[in-house]
Amino acid sequence: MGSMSNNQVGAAVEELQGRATELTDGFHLLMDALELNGIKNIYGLLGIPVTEVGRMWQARGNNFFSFRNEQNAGYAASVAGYLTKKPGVCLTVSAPGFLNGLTALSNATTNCFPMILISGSSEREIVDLQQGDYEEMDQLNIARPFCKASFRINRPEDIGVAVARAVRTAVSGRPGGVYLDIPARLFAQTFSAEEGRKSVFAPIDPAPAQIPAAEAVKRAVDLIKGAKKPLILLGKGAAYAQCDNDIKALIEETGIPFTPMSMAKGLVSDTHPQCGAAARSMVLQESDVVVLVGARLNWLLAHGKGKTWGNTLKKFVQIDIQANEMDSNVPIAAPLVGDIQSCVNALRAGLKGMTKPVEWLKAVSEKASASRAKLAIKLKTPTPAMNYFNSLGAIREVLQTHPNTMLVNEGANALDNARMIIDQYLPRHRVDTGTWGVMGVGMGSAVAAAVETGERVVAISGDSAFGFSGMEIETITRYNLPVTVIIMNNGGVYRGDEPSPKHQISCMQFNPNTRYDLLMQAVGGYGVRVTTPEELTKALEESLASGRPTLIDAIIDPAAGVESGRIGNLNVVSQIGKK
Ligand code: OXK
Ligand code: ADP
Ligand code: MG
Repeated sequence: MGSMSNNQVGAAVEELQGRATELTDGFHLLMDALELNGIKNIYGLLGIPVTEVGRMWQARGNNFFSFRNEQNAGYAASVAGYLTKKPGVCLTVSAPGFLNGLTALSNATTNCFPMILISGSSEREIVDLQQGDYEEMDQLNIARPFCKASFRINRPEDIGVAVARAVRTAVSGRPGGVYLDIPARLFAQTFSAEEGRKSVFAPIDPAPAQIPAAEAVKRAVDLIKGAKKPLILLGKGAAYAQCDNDIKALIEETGIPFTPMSMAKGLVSDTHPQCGAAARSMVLQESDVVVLVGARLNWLLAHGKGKTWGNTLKKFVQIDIQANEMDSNVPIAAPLVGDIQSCVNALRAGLKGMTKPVEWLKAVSEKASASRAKLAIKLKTPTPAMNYFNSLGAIREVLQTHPNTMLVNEGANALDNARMIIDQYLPRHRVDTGTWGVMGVGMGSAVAAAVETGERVVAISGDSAFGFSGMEIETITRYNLPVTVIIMNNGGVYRGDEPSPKHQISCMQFNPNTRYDLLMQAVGGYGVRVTTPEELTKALEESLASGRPTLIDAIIDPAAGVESGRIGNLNVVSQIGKK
C-alpha cells in the first residue's frame, strides 16, 4: 500500500476523530439490538416515555402496530411469538400501561409462547425512595412472579446484552415471557457509537436442540411396543415445535390413533384416518399407554386422573422440554425430556417395524365416524333462530374450501362448539383462549395472525368475549387487515335469556339492541348483521373474497348456550336453601 498524501492523512484523522466523537443513545441502541435479533414488528401503545421509540422504529421502515389497550397488544405479541418462534415484542408506557401488558405477558408464559414486554419506567432514585414519581411503580419486581425472567437495563452499554439475554430466555427451553424494564432517562442517554456498535449482538443458537437420553428413549419405546391401545396426544407445544412432518411420520409409521388439544388441531389434519378427536372420551378412557407430545396433564386433561381417564392410571410417556413438568399431576412411566423434534425422531427410530394396533384404531375410527355423522345432522338442522350448531355448521362449510384461513376463537359456547365443529387442516392455523381460557384474546390474536402469516383471518368470538377487546376493530380497520370478526351474538354471557330481577337487568345479559355491525361501520370497516345460516355463509364468503376488514354480527337464539360451555362443572353454586 503506497504512502498517503497529506490530504488523505488529514481526511483519515478527521474521520477517526469523527468516529471517536460520533454518538448513539438508548433509543438507537435498543432498535439496533432488536433489528439484529430479527424483530421487525412491535405491538404496543405509545406514550410517556416511549413515544419516540414508535416514531423512530417506523422511520427505520419497521412496523409499529398501535393498539387501543396494551393487553391486546401483548396478546398480539405473544401470538406472534407462537407463530414465528421469535419473541413477539410488546412496548408500553410505565405503570398502568405496563400492568395492562403484564396480563398478556403472564398469559404468554402460561401458554409457553415467547414474548418480550418492554416498558418504560420511572427513575430509580425516586421510585426506590417512594417519592411519588410520575407513574411510580417498581415494575421490575412486580413483573418477576409472572414471567420467565425480569431484567432492568441501567446503562446504554448494557442494552445489547439485555436484549440478547431476553431473546434467549424467551425462546430457550420452555418458551415464555420476559420483562425488560427501561428507566426513562436511559433512552436519551448518549454513548460512543463505536462502542455501541460493538455492544449489540444476536445470541448464537438461542433455542438449542435438547436430545433425550438413550435409556429414556428405550424405556418409552418398550412401553409403547407393549401397549394394546396406545394413544398419541398432541399439545400446543407440538404445534409450536414446527416439526410437523416428523410428528405426522411418527403417527403414520406406528398406526397409533392421535387426538389433538385445541391449538394442536391441524398439526395432523382433523380429517386424517387416525384422528380420534371425535372419539375423545373413548380414547382417553380406554387407552392403556398415552404418549403426551407437548401437552401438560393440567386442568384441560383432568390432571391425568379420574373419570376422564376411565378411573385408571395410564402409563404415560411424556415428551417435554421442561424436566420438572414430569410427575406434575400423576407418575409418568416414561419421561422423555428434550425438544419435541429430537424426542419424536428418537421414538421413530426405536419404534421402526412395530406391530400396528389395527383393531384398536378400527374401534376408534368407528366411534369417531359415528360421532361425526351424528353431529352432521345437527349442523344442518334449521331452527327458528340460529343456534351454535347450524351457525357454526355454515362457517365450517365455508372454511372447508379455505383451509389456509387462520381461525381465532374465544368465548365459552362460541369456543367449545367451534372447537368441536370446525376442522383444522394445517398446523398452527387455530389460535384460541389457550391454557388459561382467557376472554379477550381474540382481537389481538387476529391482528398478529394476519400480520405474521399474511393469511385471511376469521375470528369467532362470543359476544361477551368480544366485549373485552372490541375497540381493537379500529386497529384492524386502521391497518386494513383481512380479518373477519364473527360475533356469536346470543345477547349475554353464556346466554341472553336469563330472567332479570325487578330492579335491574340480569347481570348475565347485554343490551339486546346492541348493533356490533354498526360499530364496525363506525370505524370504517364492513359490518353486517345475519340471522340465518344462508346469510352467514354469504357474508363470510364475500369477506374472504374481498379481504376487507369485516364484522359479521351473527344473531344466535338467546336461549342457546349453557353456563361456561363444556366446563360448567368448574362453577360453584351455593347449597344453602337448596332442597
Ligand atoms: C370432537 N367431538 C366431535 C368432534 N370433535 N364429535 C363429532 N365431530 C367432531 N368433529 C366430540 C368429542 O369426542 C367430545 O365428545 C366432544 O365432542 C367435545 O370434544 P372436545 O375436544 O371439545 O372435548 P372436551 O371434553 O370439551 O374437552 C375438555 C376440555 C375442553 C376442557 C379440554 O372443553 C376445552 O378445551 N375447554 C376450554 C374451555 C375454556 O377455556 N373456556 C373459557 C371460557 S369459559 P365425547 O363424547 O367424546 O366426550 C369462562 O371463561 O367463566 O365460563 C367462564
Ligand atoms: P396443551 O394445552 O395444548 O395441552 P400445553 O400448553 O399444556 O399444551 O403444553 C405445552 C408443553 O409443551 C409445555 O409443557 C412446554 O414445556 C412444552 N414445549 C413447548 N415447546 C416445546 C418443545 N419445542 N419441545 C418440547 N416441549 C415443548
Ligand atoms: Mg354470549
